[in-house]
Amino acid sequence: MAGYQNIFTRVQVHAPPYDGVPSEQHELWPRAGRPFFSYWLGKLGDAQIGPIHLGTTGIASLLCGFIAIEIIGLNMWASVDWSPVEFVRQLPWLALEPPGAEYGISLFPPLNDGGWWLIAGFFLTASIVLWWVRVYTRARALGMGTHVAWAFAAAIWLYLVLGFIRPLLMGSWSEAVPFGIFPHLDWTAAFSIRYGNLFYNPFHMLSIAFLYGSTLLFAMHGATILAVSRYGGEREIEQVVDRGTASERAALFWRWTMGFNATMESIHRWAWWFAVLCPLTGGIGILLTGTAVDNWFLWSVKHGVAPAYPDVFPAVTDPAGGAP
Ligand code: 07D
Ligand code: 07D
Repeated sequence: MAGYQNIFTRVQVHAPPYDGVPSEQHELWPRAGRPFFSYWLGKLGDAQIGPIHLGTTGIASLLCGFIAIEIIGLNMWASVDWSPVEFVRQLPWLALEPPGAEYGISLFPPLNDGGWWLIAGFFLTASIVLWWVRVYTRARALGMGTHVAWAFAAAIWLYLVLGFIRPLLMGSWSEAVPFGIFPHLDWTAAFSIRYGNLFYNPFHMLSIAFLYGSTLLFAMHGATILAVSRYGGEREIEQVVDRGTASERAALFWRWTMGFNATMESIHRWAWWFAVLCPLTGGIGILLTGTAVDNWFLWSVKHGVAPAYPDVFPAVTDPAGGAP
């Protein structure tokens, strides 16, 4: 069945554009834009594009996001002397760095010494939080649960720990992540080394297990549903309760291969928890680093997780006569 072996949707529904169910709340803003159809986007998802609900928080979020990107971009551009060519050529290496350690958690460091970083961080955070409110209120307006919002909140937790909560606890903005593509990777590597190898942080271990677990679950679930799509597996509603359906085959497949199967409901709970626990445990691990634990390798040696390096070299005599 070669037809099932690609990522493109095989069926496109062409019906008159549909506005969607009425909202369950009083709406200040109408849905905007005349819907249209896109054949190519229909290959990846629904072919109908729009209408979209912008709303107060949506517009405020976009505005704050625009201001943040503008501040980051202009600072990066200024750092290559306003050369458009160099800006594009060096973009992955350019940075907007947080204030130096000498400013602690001062709210007003000089603009060119981290001040712009603080302002950009403020607007980026406002943008992300406003987007979270939009996710929450749109779900409510549709009479849905707010599971997406709470999953997003888990990612925001890690983001806030990295750039706000931990720097506050450490008493210095200089602990925070710089804006920049490669600079934020350098920060990540340097952070690991500075605190004695993050691999020995048990919460980094947990975060990795949930990251890898998420990809495994995603592959298992995606593959299973595609494998029963010839029986209409993606049409979940009538499938859940009836015998002999795609859903039952999907469940039986796993019961026959592993002896145990998730249910049509529980597989989504597994996926949600694995995804959420990745940044949730990660954020705990970062929060503990430098605040409660200064060196994860030595911490591991102390707790019997890692062996101490063997004492193979004799102690060096202090040439100035002090104790070795
Ligand atoms: C696929 C959903 C779409 C999202 C995308 C990212 C921006 C930034 C900024 C030009 C899976 C959009 C990117 C808006 C543009 C400028 C200045 C999500 C998908 C396509 N990282 N990180 C990336 C962020 C941290 C790390 C890529 C953000 C921590 C490593 C991208 C944050 C640490 C690697 C990016 C953040 C860390 C990356 C691809 C915030 C520890 C890579 C991301 C707000 C967790 C990879 C060059 C992706 C790479 C990569 C964005 C935080 C480590 C630029 C927005 C501080 C080791 N990170 N990151 O696909 O190729 O995510 O880097 O916290 O190897 Mg990062
Ligand atoms: C960053 C949550 C914030 C993002 C938000 C999104 C926008 C863009 C875009 C419109 C990702 C905002 C979005 C603004 C809008 C559009 C398009 C989530 C984020 C709110 N590590 N490591 C992790 C591995 C090493 C280090 C987690 C593996 C080394 C540090 C993850 C390896 C060193 C940190 C993980 C490895 C090191 C991490 C991230 C292997 C470097 C973190 C989970 C095989 C030399 C972070 C506790 C996540 C963490 C983290 C994986 C190695 C450093 C599981 C597989 C030893 C400093 N690492 N790591 O969900 O939580 O991120 O640590 O070697 O801070 Mg690591």
